[in-house]
Amino acid sequence: MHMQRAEMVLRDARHHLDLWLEVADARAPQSSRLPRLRHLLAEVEGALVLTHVDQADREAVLAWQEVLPEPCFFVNARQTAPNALRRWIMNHMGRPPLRIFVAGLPNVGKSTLINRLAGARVAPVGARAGVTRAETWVRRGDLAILDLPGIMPRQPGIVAAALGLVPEGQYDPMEAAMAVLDRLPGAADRFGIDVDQEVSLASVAANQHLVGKGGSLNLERAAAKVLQDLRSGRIVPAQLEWPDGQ
Ligand SMILES: Nc1nc2c(ncn2[C@@H]2O[C@H](COP(=O)(O)OP(=O)(O)OP(=O)(O)O)[C@@H](O)[C@H]2O)c(=O)[nH]1
Ligand SMILES: [Mg+2]
Repeated sequence: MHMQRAEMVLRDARHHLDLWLEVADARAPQSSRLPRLRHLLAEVEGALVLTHVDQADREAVLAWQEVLPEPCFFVNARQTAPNALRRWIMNHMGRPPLRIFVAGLPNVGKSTLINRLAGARVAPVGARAGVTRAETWVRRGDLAILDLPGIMPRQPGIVAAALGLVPEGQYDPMEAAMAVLDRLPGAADRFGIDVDQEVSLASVAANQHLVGKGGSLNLERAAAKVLQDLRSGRIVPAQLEWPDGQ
């Protein structure tokens, strides 16, 4: 869903909402956010929830906590929703149901988080952008949660693309893989790139024996491998963004 359509849904929904959750990714708290969201929902209370804390760098999480707007919760959405988030939500309970709006980029973990909050697998989840196709209310106990398709920012960044938050075909995988190699020393290590070797897709292809017809290095397969290993959690911590100056 594009930002334009999301804005229409938000404008309609905001008068029927008690709370909103902006979901982003702890590995890239800047590129995975939708700052317009809080602007549009200024009169409703909300919180920022950063998923994938299990794949983020601990020190980066502490540093981000200092600079991100409050309230802000770091979670592994695949595990039980943390008590702090649950408590914060329940503290807003007036007359049930409490109506919560959950939005963010594609594939950040919105539906996974909703399933945790609902305590049941009510929203479909998948490891690619675009799993939730239409806005769907999930009703469970005292909570009514609106699961939304991912919202595409006007100009999605390459770091978000690297994490799989941008639908395939809308970014250059080689550029995304290079962004990973540039930002994560752990990735270069994983692909056997020595300190005296240039960090490039060519060195990944050479070390991983990814050769095409005629023996030339296959840079496309090298890029696909880097992105696949990042997204499947084989490169950890996978901290792609730190607060400014760190
Ligand atoms: N390791 C880890 N994986 C997570 C976490 N949150 C979500 N995931 C995984 O991320 C993938 C995407 O999760 P979804 O809940 O479908 O994401 P979504 O934001 O609803 O995606 P769309 O509906 O496509 O916009 C799934 O494979 C989840 O298992 C997390 O905190 N840690
Ligand atoms: Mg979803």
